Amino acid sequence: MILVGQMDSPFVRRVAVSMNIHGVAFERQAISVFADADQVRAVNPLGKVPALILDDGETLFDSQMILDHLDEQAGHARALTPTSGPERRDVLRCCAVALGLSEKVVGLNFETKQRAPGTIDDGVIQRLETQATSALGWLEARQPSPWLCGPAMTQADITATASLTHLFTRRGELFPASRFPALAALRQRCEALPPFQASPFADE
Ligand SMILES: N[C@@H](CCC(=O)N[C@@H](CS)C(=O)NCC(=O)O)C(=O)O
Repeated sequence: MILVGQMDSPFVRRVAVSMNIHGVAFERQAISVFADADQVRAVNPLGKVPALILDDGETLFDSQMILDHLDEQAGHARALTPTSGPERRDVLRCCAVALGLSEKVVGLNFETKQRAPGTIDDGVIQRLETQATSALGWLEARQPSPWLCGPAMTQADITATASLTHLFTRRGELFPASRFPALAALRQRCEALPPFQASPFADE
């Protein structure tokens, strides 16, 4: 299997860490959505990562679809997202907020680094920062103890950690540990685990 995308993407990283937890071996094709845009579009028509190329050549894209497939292969007992009921909805809700946070941080990077000089809109940046801070506040209020959803680590913790490390690295000023102590502790706890250390955040 080939995981397409770079480890500075929280969407790619949540998949890599999940594959490590499931014990699924994979190769990486660390191509850039900017520098290698043609190659990325050849794999995913949207030009986005991650994509997962299965051994028979079938390609999955969008991290949620890939994780769904991995959970299906792992089976009910080992799935990182519960397979039904309120427990499933709770994990998916946390993932939606964490993923939305990452979308806002990616948007902030785009608005500040990809815009032509003189076209940066402070109002857009402020809106993105407000949305990111609001998402952080919602996750912090869940007071992970030690996990976000229930007694065991789930996809909510993996996705939140991938998003928080991306935020910490790209826009650390939005994520002070003094304001979000429970999330800072969750991130540190997860990042110390072997499946996270095997696929660290990296500017490739
Ligand atoms: N919903 C998608 C989001 C993936 C995503 O936005 N990936 C970013 C990389 S961090 C990307 O490919 N951006 C390129 C673009 O949108 O042009 C998923 O969960 O896989």
